[in-house]
Amino acid sequence: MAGGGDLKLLGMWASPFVLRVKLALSFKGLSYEYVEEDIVRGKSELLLKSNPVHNKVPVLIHNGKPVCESLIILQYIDEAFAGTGPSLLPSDPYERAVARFWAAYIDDKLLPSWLQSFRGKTDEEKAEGLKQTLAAVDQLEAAFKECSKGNKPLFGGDSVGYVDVALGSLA
Ligand SMILES: N[C@@H](CCC(=O)N[C@@H](CS)C(=O)NCC(=O)O)C(=O)O
Repeated sequence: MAGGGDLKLLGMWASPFVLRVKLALSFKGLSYEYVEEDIVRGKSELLLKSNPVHNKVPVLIHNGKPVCESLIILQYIDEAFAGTGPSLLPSDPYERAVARFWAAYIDDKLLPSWLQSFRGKTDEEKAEGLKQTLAAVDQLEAAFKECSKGNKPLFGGDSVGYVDVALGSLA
């Protein structure tokens, strides 16, 4: 494992958003200190100070400076440690924009409808959530086929990338 300077991850074991960051740090081969937060019974002073806007995990603290929001943290890791391990985002600006689009789609479209499919207040709300989840998965699958032309095994091509990490953490 490479040293990434002073890297600390504030997380919670069951969080798919935290898992994204763990996966990215692991693919990059970066070592870090992990701090488990108890987000139900009491968040630490460090978390409240590091993420005063949302008070949520994950937070990555790099040399004392906090970075919040899992997708932004992935991009930060890729840029701040560009010389370490594989790149998560494609080097081509257009492909990079496409990867960012689909990662945002996963969080803005797929995730809310999937949550509604089992957290909806009524059976109708749950059914609507499921319908929207399946439609979102269909669109994602079509995009995956498009990206996989030439039989690339993963969203980003031959190696694990940004969208694979964003989606894989939810699986
Ligand atoms: N959009 C955020 C979502 C993070 C999130 O929802 N974290 C949850 C754990 S899974 C949390 O910290 N919840 C505490 C709270 O809502 O007070 C991200 O991608 O990092």
